[in-house]
Amino acid sequence: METRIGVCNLCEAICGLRLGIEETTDGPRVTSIRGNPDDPLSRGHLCPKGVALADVYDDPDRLRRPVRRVPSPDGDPARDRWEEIGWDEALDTVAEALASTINVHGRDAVAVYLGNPNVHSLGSMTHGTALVKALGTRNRYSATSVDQLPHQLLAHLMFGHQLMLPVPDIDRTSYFLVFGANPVASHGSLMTVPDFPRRLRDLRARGGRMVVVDPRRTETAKVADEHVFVRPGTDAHVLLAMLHVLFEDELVTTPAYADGAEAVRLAVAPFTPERAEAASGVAADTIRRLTHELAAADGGVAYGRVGISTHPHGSVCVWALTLLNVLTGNLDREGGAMFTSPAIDLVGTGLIGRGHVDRWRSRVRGLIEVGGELPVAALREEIETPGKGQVRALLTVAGNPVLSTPDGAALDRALPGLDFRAAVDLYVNETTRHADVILPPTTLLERDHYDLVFHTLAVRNTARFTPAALPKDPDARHDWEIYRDLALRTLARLDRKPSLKRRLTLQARMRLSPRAVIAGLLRRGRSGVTLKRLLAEPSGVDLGPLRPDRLPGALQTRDQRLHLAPDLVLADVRRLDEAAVPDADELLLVGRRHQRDCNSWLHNSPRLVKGRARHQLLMHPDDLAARGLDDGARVRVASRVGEVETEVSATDTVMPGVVSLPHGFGHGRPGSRMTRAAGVAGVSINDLTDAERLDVSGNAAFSGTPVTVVAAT
Ligand SMILES: Nc1nc2c(c(=O)[nH]1)N[C@H]1C(S)=C(S)[C@@H](COP(=O)(O)OP(=O)(O)OC[C@H]3O[C@@H](n4cnc5c(=O)[nH]c(N)nc54)[C@H](O)[C@@H]3O)O[C@H]1N2
Ligand SMILES: Nc1nc2c(c(=O)[nH]1)N[C@H]1C(S)=C(S)[C@@H](COP(=O)(O)OP(=O)(O)OC[C@H]3O[C@@H](n4cnc5c(=O)[nH]c(N)nc54)[C@H](O)[C@@H]3O)O[C@H]1N2
Ligand code: SF4
Ligand SMILES: [Mo]
Repeated sequence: METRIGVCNLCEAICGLRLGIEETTDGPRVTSIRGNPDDPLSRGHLCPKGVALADVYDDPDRLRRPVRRVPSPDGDPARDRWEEIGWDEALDTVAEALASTINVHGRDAVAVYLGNPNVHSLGSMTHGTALVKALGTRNRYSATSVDQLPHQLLAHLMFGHQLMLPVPDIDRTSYFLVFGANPVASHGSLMTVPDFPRRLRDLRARGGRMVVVDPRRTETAKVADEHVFVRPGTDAHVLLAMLHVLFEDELVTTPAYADGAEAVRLAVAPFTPERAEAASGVAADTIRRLTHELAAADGGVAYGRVGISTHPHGSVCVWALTLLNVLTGNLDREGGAMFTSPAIDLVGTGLIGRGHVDRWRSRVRGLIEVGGELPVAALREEIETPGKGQVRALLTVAGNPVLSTPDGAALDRALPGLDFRAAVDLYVNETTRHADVILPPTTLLERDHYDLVFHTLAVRNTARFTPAALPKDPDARHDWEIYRDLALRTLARLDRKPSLKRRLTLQARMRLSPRAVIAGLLRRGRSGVTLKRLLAEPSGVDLGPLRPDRLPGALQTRDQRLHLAPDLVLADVRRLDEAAVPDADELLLVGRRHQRDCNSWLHNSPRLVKGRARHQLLMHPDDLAARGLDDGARVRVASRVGEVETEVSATDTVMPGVVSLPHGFGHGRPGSRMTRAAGVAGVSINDLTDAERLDVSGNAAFSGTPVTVVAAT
């Protein structure tokens, strides 16, 4: 058996691996996966998903050749067949359909949806964005608008770049205040932090504290020093009240390079802790105490994730949270919220644009674009509403919006109405089952990897290049090759072709392999790290802890100032001030993640789905009793947009008035060819969430969706 260095790309923790590889008559096989103790960032960490990484490669359900859907003669989509076709035929079919849609209806008639695994694939980062740009559509959607859009919007508005995201300096902090994140299960997000539990133990050993604010006593809350329940969707009140306390108690320090502190003071003045208590259930005294604790900490940091960004006031939450760090002097300071110095600097070098807001709006609802994207909550209506600019063809890349976006069931119903659908995906999932053609790329084990995004968000500066562990099948294609061929073949068929110069530039760019791109980017960087060095040190190179005092020099705003009070957010603060306090009698739905889930996929890895069922609706015993329901009963959960039937599980880990369903389930839909996943029980939470509930950024507001729960009859 041979040991090779590998990497896991299933979540943001980017763990280094040691792969045991055996030669068999069918070629090399991965027979063991362990953490790599020599990796300077992950230090040997591994979770159950990492162990199952090879299941994707071995999975009989995984597509290995392009397929075309052959509709059933009786018109029942559940009986459609999939037929394997050659790469040329598949690529030409997709290119022809995209080009003719553009030729007849214009560029915006083609919509693109990019799912989460794109940020975890080097080829998508280097070549996928070029394909999307080449298509030139304004109907560009991604998982960003069901996830971290408020974080990117505020980074753009305050620091001048959408990826200038401060990261908690977890290894040195003495006070870690967590809103709406569950890193013990998720392994961290917008905070690449492999082995969170060990880093937390170290924090404790230093005498530090962690406080978690969450409507559920999560795996993270259970190991915290303190857990505070908050009514879902009301964190903006709590966070604004904390800012209110900072000003009232004269705890504010404003950096010399920041503008707008007075506007902030005025904006938060109406938000007293008492008012926040009434809205959120968090005691006013607790709000005051937590504020003082953060302000007094010798290096403290407030951190928030999915629970406060997929939120009715997600942008206000992220803004207020960022301000808590800034105004307590904890931004850009050891132990606080810090900026990384990666070997390939996406921000400083302008490799990724600084972002923009409201350059165009969605056709039907007039929702603003952010960073070149429209909210995916608008995709269904853009498909179904006739008129100029109507979406007629859809390309999904590594995504499953039927399960992952609000009111996914309505999108599911809309997809058959398109003229054409194509997907780049490893599976026939609940979305790609509608595709006319699916183009499957190689899996991670067969391709080179460098984490362009997650080194930028990591709690320590490191760099690592991982060559493909297994050779690719000669008949398989890497994702970057698919993007290259699709882009070039589509452009060649357009009536109005871009200029020859543009096509040649694109051609030259698309022909460079991701490895060559990384070599070039490293040469351009100032870290002194070269591809040659990374190949010689495959476990990764340690570039040290995060560096303080990067500001104001690192600011990307045009005036090199930190903007504390962006208008877009202040306007939403005023709306919150005028809004009625939500009805405390409603049941409010929140999502959850389990350590062995990975959004909507990996449910056909037997070792990941075994064990106790984890799809149930969690509900407080008092709420069950009030409805005469028993633990384990089948219940009907209904929201404004839809209803589902599932089992309920009694637990006091959820706050009274709150119910929780995991996201990424709901594989029972006919036609999905993830055959083993189809047997996994559980419904889709997004059959209940509402595409009309949005943050000002356009991000879906999943948290706190009002629902009713009754016994299923
Ligand atoms: N209610 C609710 N909804 C949510 C969330 C929530 O918390 N609550 N979370 C949201 C979040 S944070 C996210 S990120 C989204 C995720 O939502 P999506 O990004 O839409 O979906 P995923 O479930 O990540 O699906 C990924 C697909 O990519 C495929 N895939 C995996 N690797 C590759 C690859 O290398 N190449 C290609 N081409 N395909 C690949 C998989 O087979 C799978 O079909 O869901 C969001 N939806
Ligand atoms: N095992 C596993 N790991 C994953 C994923 C996965 O599906 N499974 N997905 C990956 C992805 S794409 C992402 S983006 C990250 C997400 O990483 P995290 O954000 O750390 O993960 P979540 O479990 O979504 O945590 C959100 C928390 O917010 C809470 N919450 C819900 N509503 C509210 C609210 O209104 N206020 C407050 N304060 N809290 C609220 C929920 O109870 C939950 O505990 O995880 C990544 N890692
Ligand atoms: S925590 Fe698990 S899923 Fe995430 S990168 Fe590490 S091994 Fe992979
Ligand atoms: Mo995500």
